[in-house]
Amino acid sequence: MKNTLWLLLLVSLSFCTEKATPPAPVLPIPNEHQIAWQELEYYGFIHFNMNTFSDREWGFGDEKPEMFNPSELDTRQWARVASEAGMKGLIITAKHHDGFVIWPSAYTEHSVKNSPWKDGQGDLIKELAEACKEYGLKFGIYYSPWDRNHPDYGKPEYITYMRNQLKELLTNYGDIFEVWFDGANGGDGWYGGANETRTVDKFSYYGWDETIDLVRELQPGAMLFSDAGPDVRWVGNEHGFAYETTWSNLMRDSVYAGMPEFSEKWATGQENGTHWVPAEADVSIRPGWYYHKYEDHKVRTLPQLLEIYYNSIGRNASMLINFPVDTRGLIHENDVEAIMKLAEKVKEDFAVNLASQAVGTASEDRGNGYEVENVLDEDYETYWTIADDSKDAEITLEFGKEITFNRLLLQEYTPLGQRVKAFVLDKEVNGNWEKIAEGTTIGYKRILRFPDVTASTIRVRFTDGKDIPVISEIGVYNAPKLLLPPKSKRTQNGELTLTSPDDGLLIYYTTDGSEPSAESQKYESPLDLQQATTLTVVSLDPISGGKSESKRIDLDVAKSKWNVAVKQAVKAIDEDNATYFSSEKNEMTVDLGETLSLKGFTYMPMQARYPSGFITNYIFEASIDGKSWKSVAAGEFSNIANNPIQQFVRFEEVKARYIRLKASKTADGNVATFAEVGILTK
Ligand code: FUL
Ligand code: CA
Repeated sequence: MKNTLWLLLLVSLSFCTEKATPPAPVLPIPNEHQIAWQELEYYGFIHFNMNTFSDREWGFGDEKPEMFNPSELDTRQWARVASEAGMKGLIITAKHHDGFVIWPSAYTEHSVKNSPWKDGQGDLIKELAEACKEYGLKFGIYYSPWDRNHPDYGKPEYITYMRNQLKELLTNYGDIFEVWFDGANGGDGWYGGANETRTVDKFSYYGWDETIDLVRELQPGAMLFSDAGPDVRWVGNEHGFAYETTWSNLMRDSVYAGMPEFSEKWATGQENGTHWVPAEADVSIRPGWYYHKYEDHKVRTLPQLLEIYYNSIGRNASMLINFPVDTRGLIHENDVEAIMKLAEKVKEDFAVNLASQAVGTASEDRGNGYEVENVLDEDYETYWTIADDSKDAEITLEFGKEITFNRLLLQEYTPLGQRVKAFVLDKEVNGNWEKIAEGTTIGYKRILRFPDVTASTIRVRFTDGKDIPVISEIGVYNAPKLLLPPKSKRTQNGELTLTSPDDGLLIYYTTDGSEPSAESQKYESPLDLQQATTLTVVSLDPISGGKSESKRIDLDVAKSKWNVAVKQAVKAIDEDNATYFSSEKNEMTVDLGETLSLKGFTYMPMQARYPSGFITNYIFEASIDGKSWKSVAAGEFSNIANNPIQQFVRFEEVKARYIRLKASKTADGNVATFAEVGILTK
């Protein structure tokens, strides 16, 4: 009897030190390559090839290799900037829709080998692969399936060509961490001189299964990116924002690259998605993907970049920020400055994890090896979880003193699947709990932002999930305030209002392009600005003396004298990008109220969540008397469907009192819509 007791005691003791059984995975789960990839979180895109020199977003395919001629190309500068900015890799446009390739491919003459750059001896893929290696970055390639140059595009022969080129890229340049297949494809193009429209069946034409096998064989560790994965999916927009609810699970068999309803129906992922295909949020640091001098002052500001950070990495997606490398072959100074500011601010925001100073208690834990300490050890591999049949899942953090904070970071242990569907953050106030913030999905990483909270005890409740929560980390941070430049809004009458982003800030401005200071003009009330003016504005904190970055506001002649024949068309001249005019006749005419010298026009496409009628091909006409019209410009708004930003068209100066913008084609074939039409007189 005595012996049996001893034995029992011994058995239970050894049982205590043994790790409890881990929870069973909730399918789907990531594979080892996807797990390694998700830890990268942040990497860069380089858009640099023919479009850089033709100053376009989408080349037609008839460009000449002679045009490709960077004067100071330095891939080491790109790699240095990327690594200093905290990026873990770089992906370059090896071939874009225009078909020009930046390595000496044996399969085409439309290549750097026929360009003046290095007398045709250069290999940009090789140079970048080497620079990445030197700076400890991973290297990836973007390859456009659509090829507006190739004569065989649309035929089976082209698929052989595409695979031959992929073989070159995937065998000659070392490890590739991501292969990026663009979803945009099919349409008009040069096609070896045929100059026609070629549509392909995006589902079957590319023989994706075989192409995927080829990549797997040559680069087993590479992530394959497309709208449909198979390894990483597009986030469904080009502003770099994932969703409040973002699943890594995707109904993968229901999607294919380039499908029209992808963004609306599939991009968020699905709770019951069948495969693990996490989201990657891609965005350019400027409005366009390619370099255009006219966007030098449109580089995204720190607040915009921070917004991207929190809406991508903070919402279970990786962040892919693009540099449109300039015609010199360098990342432009403005872009470097912007990305470094982001890197600094992110470091500041997450400098101190207050949670690591807290004592954690959990409603319960699963046993040995799954205790609450695991969420506070800054080790992703260790996690807290509860018994399979338990519903009670909360963690309390006691700081022992009052702390102030405004960020909550959560990470699920994704090798066991994405589970959480709802969670709540509370603070303790005199023995009662008050809700601070809440969220839905977590996934690899979720960050909530909220106004400053002061508390000494908080708790996180996991209120709904596909199964018990499995949590790797909880972080609590106090991100410093951001001094933002003022926001501006102009009315149709030319009245400009500047608003301060925070209480107690003062606004100063200049009109000569110089940097504003406390000695400049102080903004007190709305400004009446009828003429074309450029303002530079800044916010100042009178207490700390802190100053925001400055912002340039380009204003053309006010629209106060403008008139439209069709009543609803006022929506397109009301200086409000949120309102728009839908034209059955696919055009709109404006009486400027006076004769002006025009040097160009602008078109703002509809900005709604699910817009329609983007003009892709336009004709712009001008008239002195409103009777006899003359066409002054015609062309294409490239990539407008994926990146619906304001379009600028410049032309030879022309005098006009009446203008007319006509759509000869819209992206979806619906009637043309106009959020705003403007003129350029400067
Ligand atoms: C899009 C392309 O059409 C753009 O030009 C750019 O390359 C972007 C990353 O993907 O689909
Ligand atoms: Ca941990």
